Amino acid sequence: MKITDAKVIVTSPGRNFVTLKITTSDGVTGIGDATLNGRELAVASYLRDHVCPLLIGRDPARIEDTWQYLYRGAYWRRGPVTMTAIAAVDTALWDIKGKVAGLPVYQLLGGRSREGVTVYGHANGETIPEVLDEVARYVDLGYRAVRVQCGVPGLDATYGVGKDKMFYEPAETSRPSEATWSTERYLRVVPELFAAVRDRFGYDLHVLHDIHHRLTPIEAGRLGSTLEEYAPFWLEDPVPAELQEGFRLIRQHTKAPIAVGEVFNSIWDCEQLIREQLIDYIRATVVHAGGITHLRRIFDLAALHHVRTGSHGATDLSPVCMSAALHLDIAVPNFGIQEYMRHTEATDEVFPHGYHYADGYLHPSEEPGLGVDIDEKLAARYPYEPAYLPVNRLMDGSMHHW
Ligand code: KDG
Ligand code: MG
Repeated sequence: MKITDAKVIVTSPGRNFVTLKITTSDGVTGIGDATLNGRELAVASYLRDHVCPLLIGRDPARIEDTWQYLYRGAYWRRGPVTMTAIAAVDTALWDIKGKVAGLPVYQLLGGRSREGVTVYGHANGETIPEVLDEVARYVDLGYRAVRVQCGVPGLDATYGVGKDKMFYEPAETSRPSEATWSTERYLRVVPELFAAVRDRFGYDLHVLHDIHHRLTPIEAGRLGSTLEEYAPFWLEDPVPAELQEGFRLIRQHTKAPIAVGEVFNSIWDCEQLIREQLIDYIRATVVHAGGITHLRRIFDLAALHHVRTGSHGATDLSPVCMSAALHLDIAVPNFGIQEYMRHTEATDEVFPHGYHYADGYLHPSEEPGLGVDIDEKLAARYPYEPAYLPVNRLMDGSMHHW
């Protein structure tokens, strides 16, 4: 069997998605997510112009060899664009392998290690009472874990607080919108939020929070130690993670569990964090970290060092990525939790899928392969729309991390 076609599909059913579709000489097809929020067309071009021509004639069964060919063959390794493109190829080839074998992909990864994939949803609101109502909604839906984000008094917009409730879409204008930030105000409100959530819902619910890279290590240590009495499940992305050493300082000052990795592209971004046990959860994901093949390598390293998984699952990762993530989540021994932000109805229609939510868990599809498809006719009705993620400034106008 040979690869006879590889094409890139860009569609925007509510938000932009890039999908790679590979076809073989036997007529089997596989798809992979290639969406990089705010830089979608760079990956589309990387695939169309540089990768698709190389795939034609290759044996689709050689997943590892193809991964190494694209990784080593680029010479300039890593980076979000390259690794997202490689991820798309890798995911599509796993989809094909599953279909050829007549098995869901998780069976090829060693089979089930659990009955379902525990997920967390996003409860957010401008005010703390609004967040509490949202948490109640998730609890009623059976969720065991909820991420809480609230507005910071005095700031006009805060990360994680959007107009939509079951999904959150920060990329929405043709130029980056500008938010303002105050660490002092933020550090005052988060303990109030956690206290209110614990007061109303008790301690059985897992409560998560995303700092979205905005603090310094010592500020994160201070916040973590303040929140310890409220037993956070994790504090996510406390600081920008280019400097892995920074996490040592956080660890010295708090026992709050730390999660990081949604912007990581390879094992080299988290090798020290994992080896030195500076984090508790690794949040790298299929689409941005080199596909199923490479993410499994990261998860295996993590398993050796008491680090569990907690893959990114925001709306800007397509149902193809979510489907692939679930096959890994159900199989790996060190699974922790999976983020689950629901997609819009339009997105779900363009990407029909067999995974489903029930009682706090997501369940991967039992169909051969990944169990997700793309309706190309429908996809063509939603052309690409330029959209950027926001940028963030301090009150005096200095650029800050978003
Ligand atoms: O594209 C950026 C989003 O994926 C990110 O802001 C979402 O931080 C995020 C999360 O934890 O889901
Ligand atoms: Mg995050």
